[in-house]
Amino acid sequence: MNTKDFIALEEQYGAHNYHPLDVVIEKAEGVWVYDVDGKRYLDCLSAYSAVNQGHVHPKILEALIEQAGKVTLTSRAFRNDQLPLLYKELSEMTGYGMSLPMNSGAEAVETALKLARKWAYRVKGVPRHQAEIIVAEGNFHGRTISIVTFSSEPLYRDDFGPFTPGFVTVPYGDADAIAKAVTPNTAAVLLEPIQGEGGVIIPTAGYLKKVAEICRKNNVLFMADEIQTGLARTGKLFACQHESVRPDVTIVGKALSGGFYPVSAVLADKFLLGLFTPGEHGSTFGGNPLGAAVARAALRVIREEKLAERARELGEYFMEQLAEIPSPHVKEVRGKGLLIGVELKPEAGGARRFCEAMQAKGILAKETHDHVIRFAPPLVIDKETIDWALPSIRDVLNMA
Ligand code: IF1
Repeated sequence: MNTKDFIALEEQYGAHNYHPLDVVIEKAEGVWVYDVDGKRYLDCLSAYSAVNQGHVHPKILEALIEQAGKVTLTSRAFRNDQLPLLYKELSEMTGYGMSLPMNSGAEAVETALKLARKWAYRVKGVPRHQAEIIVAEGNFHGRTISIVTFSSEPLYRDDFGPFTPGFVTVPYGDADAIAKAVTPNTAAVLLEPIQGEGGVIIPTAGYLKKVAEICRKNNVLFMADEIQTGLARTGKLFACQHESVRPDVTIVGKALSGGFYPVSAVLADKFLLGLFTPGEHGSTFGGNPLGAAVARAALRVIREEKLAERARELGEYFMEQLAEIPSPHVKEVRGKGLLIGVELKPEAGGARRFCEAMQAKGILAKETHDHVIRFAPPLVIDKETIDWALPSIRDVLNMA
């Protein structure tokens, strides 16, 4: 079967909830993916930063295979020998006293929302079921009905009401707007330190620090969604660390498993995660030994291969080179580490056609919000590969 055959099957039998590029990948290694017709592509999306460690990282693969042959799932009705070690290693690596493991990012975000509400009622004294959580316009935190409740993207929410009450939306990047939105019933503020899907939106320096200060002053939890920005992507373990901000709650996912298996987690100290009592929250696969073994290996690779330092150095280089490309279409090049967005002018006709042109030259990138091309290769990329890609990117950014 070739590309066309696979696409025909997908079109016939699969729900059309995505509009993917017409590339059918059958193999991947490091920064490269290979389609069914034998073509090689540089992956500049990293499955939305889930394969920061590179595709099929051998050390994570080894951990997966070894654990898969022992035990994969016990449920949390019993204990297993991998989860306690993941808990410890997550705590030592991130500085948070505890964690609660889930599977998808959205599940971890939902867990954080429940945690904030529980803390509001049990500790802060907010009247029951009146807790408010402040979120930002342009956010992306997942696809559950409660989460899309506070999405500002009509495509993600419009057909899925009725919605969940208790969320207040403010403009992203405006700390004063958060201060004004706080009420005695505010439980938490939930933010992405950089808005990925929002178009790689980087708030002005000091924003996160100001938000953290507003939260502290008003006895409100500061919760950071680092599912896409975390785990070395922006040049530090967490994007909040660029402003020396330590949120009360940090949410991780995606690269927590290096793209091998859905593993997410909520990180917080005991005064928060100690509030959950047995049976109140959980999931069938949350904390399973296979996911825990994979996550332990994925975290080890981030440490041992110094992926945060790589992202900082190579991200600076990649961004410099992109910014030097003369192009009639480019409005701005922005980013942090290897989370880079090239915003095109409205008259460029949208980023999709540029992504399709790059695909023809062996580079896979994804548009976000119509006008931004996101460049987020695996953090194991090297300078030579960036230099290999630049001439093709230059040609595409100068096409008619
Ligand atoms: C899709 C977007 C990116 C996330 C942040 C939570 C989640 C995500 C900051 C939920 C997930 C993915 C989901 C995927 C496409 C992709 C995405 F375009 F949707 F918005 F990356 F920007 N917080 N992002 O980025 O994690 O439940 O998916 O594990 O839904 O199309 P998840």
